[in-house]
Amino acid sequence: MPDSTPVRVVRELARRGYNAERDAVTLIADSPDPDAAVERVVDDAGDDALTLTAADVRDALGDGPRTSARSADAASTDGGATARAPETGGDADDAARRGSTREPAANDDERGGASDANALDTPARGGTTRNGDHADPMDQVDATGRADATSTGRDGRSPTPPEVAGDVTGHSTGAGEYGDFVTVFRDRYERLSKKLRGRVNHRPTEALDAMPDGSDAAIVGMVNDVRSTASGHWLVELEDTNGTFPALIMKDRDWADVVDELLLDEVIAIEGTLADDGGILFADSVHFPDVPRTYRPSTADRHVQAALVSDVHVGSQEFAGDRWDAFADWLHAPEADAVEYLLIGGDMVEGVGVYPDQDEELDIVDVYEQYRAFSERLKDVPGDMEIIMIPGNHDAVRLAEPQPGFDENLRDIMSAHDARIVGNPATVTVEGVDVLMYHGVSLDEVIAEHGDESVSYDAPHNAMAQLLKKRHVAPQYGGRMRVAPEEKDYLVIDDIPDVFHTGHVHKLGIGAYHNVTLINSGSWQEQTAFQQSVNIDPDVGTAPILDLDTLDVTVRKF
Ligand code: D5M
Ligand code: FE
Ligand code: ZN
Repeated sequence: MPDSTPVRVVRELARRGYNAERDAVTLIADSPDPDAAVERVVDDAGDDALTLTAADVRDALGDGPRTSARSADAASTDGGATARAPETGGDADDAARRGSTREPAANDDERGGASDANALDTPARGGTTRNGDHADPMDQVDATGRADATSTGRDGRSPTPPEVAGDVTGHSTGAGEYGDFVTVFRDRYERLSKKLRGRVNHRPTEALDAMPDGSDAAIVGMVNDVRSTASGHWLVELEDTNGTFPALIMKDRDWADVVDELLLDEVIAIEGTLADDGGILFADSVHFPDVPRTYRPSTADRHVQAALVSDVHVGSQEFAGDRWDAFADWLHAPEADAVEYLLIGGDMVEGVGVYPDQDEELDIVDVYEQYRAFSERLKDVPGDMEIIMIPGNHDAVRLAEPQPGFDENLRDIMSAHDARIVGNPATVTVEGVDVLMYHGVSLDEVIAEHGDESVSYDAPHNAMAQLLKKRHVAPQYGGRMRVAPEEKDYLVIDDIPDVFHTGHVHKLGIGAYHNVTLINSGSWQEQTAFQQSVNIDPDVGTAPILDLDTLDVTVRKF
């Protein structure tokens, strides 16, 4: 085999239906005759083996662990995998304990700290945008361009299985009846109003009428209606569990443009003064459930990275297979040694019947065949990486959110890589870092409704920040958003995540909001006819790489 032996080994194994750990690939590539070694290893592997381990290869080749010294020699530029020390169960246990013993945040507002990164950073390809810590993109190249002998690989540790929270999978109860909607909205109101009640002097709407004219008062409610008055002021009607009450936002207030941000059904508080003749509250301030500016995210306690991708769209004629190949090859390279996790934020496949005339652009027309093809793509990913995936609106699960994870049938099809399959949304804790994964359909709505240009397809992270501010991944019900009523509102962002990962809009967006890292991960689908018709120029083949120990982000382009 030529120079890029490890890459070829991966291909040859994948062609025979096997996925392999990076150590296994290295052992084969380093053997005197890699082609023959592939054959021997495959012959030796059981029919039900899916991922070949280094031990399988040693057994098949009758070799000792002769590559164990090679990680110190990672400077070799063969572009292939680097040998790593064998995994040990003890380390995994240690890491699992670390993951679960992170400081409990009884009241998330108490996790405050020093820095106040108010600004939403702008995306910078190839550079970090984390809190301004590394404002110069070149810092980042230095920080992560570690394809050299100093790379220590994984210190013999292995990815820790993530913990999952807030996932509807297996818990769906809603029958879609009227009463279920009442329940879910009540739950949303209770949980979000709790976050606001401590901050304002809240009065139930029914008590307001009885208060003396001119009193100071505050209402915590769901936005029921927003309309402009004849004189250009804004009337915002809030609803709580007792009724509704109107608040007037005067157009000449310097904060009046907060109205641009409001979405129907979100929970806010308005403080103000009751009018002399009662019946209306003159607003002095508006509060969102929000994330405190002083929020301090948790980080991993070792150098380890995660690749965050989404919108693979296998089965579409526009699926960028060559770019995916390049990405998968890179994951096998020494440079990607620390990349132990792959998070996929939905739209694994193109699906069928998602949008009108979509069938004209399908490369694979059967949705199960699409998942089989996707599963083949996963086999190119190093077998020892931990993969976590949620569904999106193109996937074969119910469209209404929260979406449960893939069913048994689809799991079987995708079993080659034993990925962790969870619902949309879900919070996964990797190495102590809470990552809120949400596909992102509501971003279309937030971008369409927001009155300010800063929230646009070119800056999807600014739309993500809006979701964090509202502490809900899909605040506005109806319109483009379909919501399945469950006994609780899984779409409320109860606990503040350390990282928020979305996709869907096919545009790269990296930023931070009150120290929460925001990553919208782009796509693996070239521009479709529809996107061309509405001037969406997608970011294709982009893989943001997140340092779990520093939360710095580097964007790789393939
Ligand atoms: O959506 C990718 C992006 O393109 C997302 O912002 C929605 C938008 N999109 C794509 N196709 C359509 C159609 N036919 N109608 C409306 N909006 C569309 P994705 O779900 O990944 O295809
Ligand atoms: Fe998509
Ligand atoms: Zn989508």
